[in-house]
Amino acid sequence: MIYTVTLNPAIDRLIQTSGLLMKKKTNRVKTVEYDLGGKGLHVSHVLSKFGIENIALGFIGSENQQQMEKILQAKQVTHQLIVEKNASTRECIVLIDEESQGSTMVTDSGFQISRANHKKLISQLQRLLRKEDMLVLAGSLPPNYSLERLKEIIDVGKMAGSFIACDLSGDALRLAVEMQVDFIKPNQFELEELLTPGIDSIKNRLLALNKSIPYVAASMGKEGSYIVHAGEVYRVVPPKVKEVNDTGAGDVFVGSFLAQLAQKANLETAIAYATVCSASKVTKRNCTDFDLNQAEQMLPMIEIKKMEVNPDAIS
Ligand code: TA6
Repeated sequence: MIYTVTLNPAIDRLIQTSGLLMKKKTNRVKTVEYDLGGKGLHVSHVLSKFGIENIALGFIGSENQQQMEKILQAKQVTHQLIVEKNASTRECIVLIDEESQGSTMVTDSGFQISRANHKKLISQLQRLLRKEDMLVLAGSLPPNYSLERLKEIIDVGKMAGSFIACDLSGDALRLAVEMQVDFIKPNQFELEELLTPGIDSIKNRLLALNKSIPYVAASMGKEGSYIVHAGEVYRVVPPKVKEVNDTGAGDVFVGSFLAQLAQKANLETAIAYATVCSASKVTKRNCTDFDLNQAEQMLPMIEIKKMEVNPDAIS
């Protein structure tokens, strides 16, 4: 089973403006749509699209629970979310315009998780997680959710011997690295911050991380990605697509990659599917959709190159 954990869920409010979205101008709303938000929940949606059984864990606010439940149902997300009383699931605003110039996000910080509910999540994970399972931790931490709490969650996964995948950032990402989880997805800047200075290239940084983390996927936005596994570094160039809304593209990448690993596909297949599915996502208007057929047609358009590795370059 794959369990995704979204500590800070969201409802994405997708606002499309008429004409070009600009500062210092009254931008008129053309359409408004509500969509699933929160990185772990997005990953669950992707896994379900691949037909992979999964359960979304984490929290949901009681105040707008019905609205969120409706979205979860529409997106076929099976969940066992813990309800936080007197709290509202945050709304994250995603702005796009008619000219399709990419998206702009304005995210709310979310609700606080009570001690009791954190303990409930820990017990739930202790009860559910098995060695053969995958635990996916993705998205930001809710306000005042300490790193100690995050550590407790990762510890449960470690104790169970499950595969632990983390799409986290900042201090949370640093903790995941320290705790030697199985998969991380830093962006270019996070990759630079993660390692001791003195390692010159992206390739060598990835190889250094790969000594303790089996899979590292470094996203470079439109430039594609680098993946490192078992001492091999792959440079991936995605197909060129017309960008409409890139929100959620990283989540589709993670979900598709993990879906392929769960199906025991080889690494190059996992990389290829992650790349084309997230390229398909970027062409869609909302924050979650991607089209598997469209994605598969793009498979021949991507470039996956194994880079030359000089073991002496990494200390
Ligand atoms: O990656 C897209 C997304 O999950 C959006 O749906 C949005 O709600 C946002 O990210 C939340 O990101 P955060 O890092 O605050 O958890």
